[in-house]
Parts: sequence; structure tokens; C-alpha cells
Amino acid sequence: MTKKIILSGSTVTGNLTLGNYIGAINNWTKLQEEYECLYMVADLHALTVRQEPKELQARILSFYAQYIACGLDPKKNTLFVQSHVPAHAELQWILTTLTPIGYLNRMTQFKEKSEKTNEILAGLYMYPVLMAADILLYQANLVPVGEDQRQHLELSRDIVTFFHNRYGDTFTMPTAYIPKMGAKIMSLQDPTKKMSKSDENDKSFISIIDPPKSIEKKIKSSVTDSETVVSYDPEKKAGLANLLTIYSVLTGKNIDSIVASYQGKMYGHVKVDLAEIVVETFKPVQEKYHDLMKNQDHLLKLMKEGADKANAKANQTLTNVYKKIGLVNL
Ligand code: AQP
Repeated sequence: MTKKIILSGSTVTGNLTLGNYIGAINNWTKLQEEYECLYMVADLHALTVRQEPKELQARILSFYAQYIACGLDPKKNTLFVQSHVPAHAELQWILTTLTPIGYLNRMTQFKEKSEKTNEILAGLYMYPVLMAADILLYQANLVPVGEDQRQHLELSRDIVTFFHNRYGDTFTMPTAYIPKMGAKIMSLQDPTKKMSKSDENDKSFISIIDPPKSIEKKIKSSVTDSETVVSYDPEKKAGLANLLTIYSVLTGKNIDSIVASYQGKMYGHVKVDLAEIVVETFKPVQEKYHDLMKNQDHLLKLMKEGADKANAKANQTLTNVYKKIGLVNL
């Protein structure tokens, strides 16, 4: 039986965070056993905000190493960098010619992000069409998405319908994959906001390659309320609830049993233990990461192999698209 195809990726806007790890990468490592998975380092998407070229280049390599260090196997999956597959940008152009601007105007993420800047770039506006191209090129059946990306996936589905109505069946209709385990991890400094790698306050997130001392510091200085009794209450004790959620996901223990084990103890005890858990979780990841970064030639070789696999598949779809819309393939 042919395996279903999964495509996902993360934008190279910082280092991967504990939020990305729990909400995405940790689940991706499980999916690789069951599905044909393509995981992309989304560098073209990162260009929707200003990037310093040298930093971006270093981050792309580092991200690729972080994927592998977290357990994504380059032999089992197609691990690739988005810009190494020109078909993403090419298909995006075709898809923009089918996407009514009214649909793009409705995208809430564009509205939110453009409110925070004086310089609203066309690339940010077109971002959801590039995301549609990412998915459709590989005929992905399933796309693991967080709540924030759901609307973009709906747009991808609309674009498939527009294309099919005009040119006939060409793409697989993608559906959202909702992981069984996963959680939205909140900022350590403002637990009403999600933890984000591009947050200006670097105390608000833990990066998976943060040194142990820094992880400890960030957890110890995380914002909680002024009460003392340890209980799980996401409304009234959002900061503590976030710490307990991280604790639960990383240890596999349920929240009630964790809460019970801290009766008569202070929040500080939870923080000390959680810091140790996070440090221990990332210890093997960091060891592998530093090993990979020592041999960049090997890393580039893996990237090239991933790009070759991705290009083969993407070009097949693009050639078919060009034929369907009446372009001349040579
Ligand atoms: N805090 C989070 N909790 C759970 N899951 C999260 N994800 C991101 N943050 C959390 C999931 O990680 C995957 C990759 O996301 P992305 O890097 O492409 O973009 P994002 O969701 O916008 O992540 P960030 O860290 O917030 O990036 P910036 O700061 O650049 O906007 C997705 O599956 C996402 O749900």
C-alpha cells in the first residue's frame, strides 16, 4: 500500500524553540515511521520579514542540523531547503494568477502581521500562495498545521478547486493533520502569547540549542502569578499552567499527578525540576547538533541529497501543471 504523503516545515526566523519542538518536530519524528514525509527548512518564507543575509545563511545550515539532531532521519524522510527547489517559486506564480485578491485580503495572519509594521511587503501578502505551492508540489495528503495556519490551508484547498475547475484534476486535495499529542506552548514572559522564535525578548522562549545555564535562567525567571499553591488553572494561573504543560509533555506524566506531587511545595520547586527536565531532553539533541555542525561538508551533502529528492518530485508536478495550462515544455 502506498504511504500517505505529509509535508511540513518551519520558517527560518530564529532558532527552533521548545514550542516548535513540542508542537511540531517531536510529532514529525513519530510520523516518519508511518508516512512518506517531506520536511522543509522554509527559508523563502523567512524573507517576508527583513533578514540580515549572513545571519540567514548561517541559520539555514543550523536549522537543517537542528532538524536532524531532533531525530528527523534524512534517509527515512526528504529533508530539504525550500530555496533549493526552484519549483516552489515557479508554481507560486502560476497559483497567484488563479487566486482572487479578496481571498488574500481575508487572511488574518496577514492583517495581524501587517499591523505591527510600517513597511507592508507584497511577499507577506503572497505568503499563503507560496504555502499552497509548497504543499501542492508534493501532492501532500496531510499537512500538520497549528490553529494559526488553518486558514492558510483552507486557501490551499480553494486554490486546488480553482485550478481543477479550469484545467482538470492535477493536485491532491490536502487536509489538515491534527497530531494526537501536542500543545500550544506559551511565552515564558507573557503566557497569553504563544512562544515564538522571533520574539524580541529572548527570555520569552527557550531555543533547543540554548546552553543549559540559559535554559535554567529562563525557566526560573518565567512569569507566574503571586500565589503559592501549585494547581493547574490556565485562566488564573496561565504562567504556571504553561510550565505544567511543558512538564507533562516532556515527561509523559499527566498533569494531575504532577500537581499532586508538588502539594506543600512552592512554584520554585516546579521551576527547578522543569529546568532539569528541559536540559535533559535537549542534552542528546545538542550533542548531535554540535557534532553535525563540526562537519559542514557532510551537512551540505545531506542537503544536496534532500534537494535532489525534492526536486525530482516537485518538477514532475510542475511539468504537468505547465502542460495543463498550455505552456510549452522543452
Ligand atoms: N508556541 C508553540 N507551541 C506549539 N507549536 C508551535 N509552533 C510554533 N510555535 C509553537 C509550531 O511549529 C511549527 C513551525 O512553525 P513556524 O516556525 O513555521 O512558524 P510559527 O508557527 O510562526 O512559529 P514561531 O516560532 O512563532 O515563528 P515566528 O516567530 O517566526 O512567527 C508549526 O506547526 C507551528 O504550529
